[in-house]
Amino acid sequence: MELLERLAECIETGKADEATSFLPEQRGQKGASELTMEALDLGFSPGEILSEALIIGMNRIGDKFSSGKAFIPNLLISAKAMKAAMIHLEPFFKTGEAQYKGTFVLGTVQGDLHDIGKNIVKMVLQGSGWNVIDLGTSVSADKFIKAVEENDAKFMGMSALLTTTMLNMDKISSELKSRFGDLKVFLGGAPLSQQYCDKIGADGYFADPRSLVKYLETY
Ligand code: B12
Repeated sequence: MELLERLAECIETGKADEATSFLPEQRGQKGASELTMEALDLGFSPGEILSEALIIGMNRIGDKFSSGKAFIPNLLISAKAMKAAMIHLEPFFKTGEAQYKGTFVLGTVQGDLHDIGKNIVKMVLQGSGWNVIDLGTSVSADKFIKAVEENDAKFMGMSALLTTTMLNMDKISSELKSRFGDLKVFLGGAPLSQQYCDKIGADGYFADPRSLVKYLETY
């Protein structure tokens, strides 16, 4: 089987490394960690590994969860496998630039614990020369306000993966924009859209971190 497909399968089945296995046929086989290193050694780019293996595996387990064929423990082990793979990609996204392009405050909105996508956004922004203040998950408006103030940030991004928690972006965005007139607020995450972004008066929705970075170059 092709390497990236094997890697996607490891994410889907939650096989983080050689030592972990939930399926008997996977015993003793390489997991997400080893296969990611192998893919890098073979010359696959970190971006390719992310979009053509890791995210595909995550989407598959998400679809199974939607149709009742997978459960919370499956999501958890897939997330663990994803993190085991991402550890190897992180150094490639780190920038060697001495001077930052600016400071970007980032967090997953209140009530939401999904952080895999947010962590990818962080890596890509850092790799493009941004100083990222990562507030973690379930971040309240007050926490965003404190971070923007303390770091004199002109840009911030919120992530949400639930249709319920994305609604918290409205209050957080309004509060921040009324306090900091020149702050640009960006949104991302699977349930978001430009339409919702316009509705709450935020400054832009981006489906992936690369398009956000491209947009930021215009400032
Ligand atoms: C892994 C996972 C979990 C893990 C999260 C682990 C972790 N540390 O993140 C755990 C098990 C904890 C979990 C819990 C739950 N989950 Co969940 N989860 C997922 C799953 C399978 C993958 C999410 C993921 O990591 N995707 C991969 C990343 C790379 O993609 P991404 O987050 O979309 O990010 C990309 C872009 O969107 C964008 N992006 C993201 N954020 C931002 C921000 C900015 C500023 C920008 C520019 C871009 C950007 O860039 C990223 C890279 O390209 C999804 C299914 C899916 N296909 O998404 C369900 C899913 C999101 N979960 C779901 C649900 C229902 C839940 C629970 C409510 C389940 C429950 N009953 O308890 C809980 C909620 C917990 C909480 N309060 O947050 C539903 C949401 C349904 C809905 N419409 O709201 C989904 C869609 C599954 C499904 N199909 O039903 N989950």
